[in-house]
Amino acid sequence: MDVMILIGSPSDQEIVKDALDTLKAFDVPFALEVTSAHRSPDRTVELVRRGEAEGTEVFIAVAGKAAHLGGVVAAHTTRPVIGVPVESGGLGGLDALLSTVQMPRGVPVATMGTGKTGAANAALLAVQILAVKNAGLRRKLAEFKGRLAAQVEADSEKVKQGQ
Ligand code: RP5
Repeated sequence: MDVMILIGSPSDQEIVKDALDTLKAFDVPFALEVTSAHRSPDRTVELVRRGEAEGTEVFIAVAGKAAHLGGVVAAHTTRPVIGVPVESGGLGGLDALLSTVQMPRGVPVATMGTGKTGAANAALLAVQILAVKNAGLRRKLAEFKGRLAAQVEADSEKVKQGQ
């Protein structure tokens, strides 16, 4: 699997729906596992080791509250780790954002925005990392960006017609 997505809890499942669809749309093989930096630390490390052995090139860690999943994964691999903070606590995701983004020097976690959009962007960033060595993915990404731009033009027309 090129990408391994780790979510901290089944309650994070909804957050990664669009991210999974994104990876499917680009035909990128991925694995999805539930594991927690705090509740199942040994399983987390085992999954990173297994992912590395099976050819995972990018890890995505999705977690809320005191979100240390990305950091723990990054501590155990030299592959790029993308972190997605989840808005699951009473602090609106700021807790998870700061826990994920404020890594000590030497152990980076590429931290996305919070929630579903952050997760979808994590999937896209993973595709972009894989695309560095994959011309087919670069072509698909260029087409994707073309569709985004065309959508903005179509939206602008609709807005103007509504005036
Ligand atoms: C984190 O705590 C999970 O990633 C989840 O976002 C949050 C709440 O988990 P549950 O208590 O719903 O399992 O570890």
